[in-house]
Amino acid sequence: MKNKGWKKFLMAAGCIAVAALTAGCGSFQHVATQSAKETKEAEEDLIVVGFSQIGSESVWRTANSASIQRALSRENGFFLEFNNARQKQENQIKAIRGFISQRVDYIIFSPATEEGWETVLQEAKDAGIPVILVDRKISVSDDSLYTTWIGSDAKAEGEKAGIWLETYLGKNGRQEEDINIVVLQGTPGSSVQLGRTLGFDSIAKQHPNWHILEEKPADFTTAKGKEVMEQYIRKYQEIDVVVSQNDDMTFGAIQAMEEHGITTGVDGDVIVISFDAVREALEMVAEGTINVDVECNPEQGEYVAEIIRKLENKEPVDKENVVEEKVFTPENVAEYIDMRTY
Ligand code: GZL
Repeated sequence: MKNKGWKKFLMAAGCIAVAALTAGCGSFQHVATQSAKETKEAEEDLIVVGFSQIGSESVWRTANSASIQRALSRENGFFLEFNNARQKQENQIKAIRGFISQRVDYIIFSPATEEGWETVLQEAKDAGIPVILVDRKISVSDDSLYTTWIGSDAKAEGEKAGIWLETYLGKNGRQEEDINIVVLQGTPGSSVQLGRTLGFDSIAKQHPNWHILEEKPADFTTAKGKEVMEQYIRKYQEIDVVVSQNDDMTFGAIQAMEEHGITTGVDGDVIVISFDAVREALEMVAEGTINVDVECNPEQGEYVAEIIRKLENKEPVDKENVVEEKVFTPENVAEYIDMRTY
């Protein structure tokens, strides 16, 4: 493996340097004061991976972090340095610089937004450290700045939502009806917000009778989802469909509608389309308060571990690795809900 005498020293010195560099930005597990422990980890010849996670804004994100921490465990031959960037790109950039100064073997990160990564990824490339993107994508002119990406096809998720709505309206004899739609968007400029919006809009524009009244960011959180939905309720008399780009925002939106006496779902006033498909939301699909939930699979840890093993063996890896995903409705959710681990 890669750990040499100089690396053990660097692991100890680097961890202390990282703590100084990144003090106050995000939170490191395996804090740097445990340099003796980290040196010991390095001596065991573990593959050292630095992971900059966006934050802990949603149930999905927590599941994604857990999946990667499970897969990149010491038992599996890894030493994982985990940093929570608390939704801030600057915290991710600081953490990545910290990983570079520690001379980790690999850097993985889920980019909060698409833009603004060239400089720090060039530094990682100059340091000879492979970068693996998980979950969200970045927009760079030189794609050699990262080795590979593992995640979901957000545009396809948006299209699935639009196609479901087409089918649902047709089955209910509403294909010619004027349909008023409001959208709760995820983090502005994130590849997932851009993709889900592009995908759904590509279907919506085929239906002149579909009217997207407004699309506003609600940051993937329940609190913000409720706040923005209350604004929509006050502003629009007639809302037929809510498209919410993750379950956490959906929970807030449904709370807001219930507080205003508006029912949702299969027999409700408002059709609710959600994304992620976490267990709590699938239970609401089963009871009919959410009409459809488009899965976004956070279980990416095994994919990451497999790719790192291939890279360790100098085997080729695909530039893009799309995870499997389903669409859950009241008709099919019962056969999957008990398998949901998050
Ligand atoms: C999707 C992921 C999104 C989820 C949200 O790939 O980036 O971020 O849909 C999460 O729940 O906050």
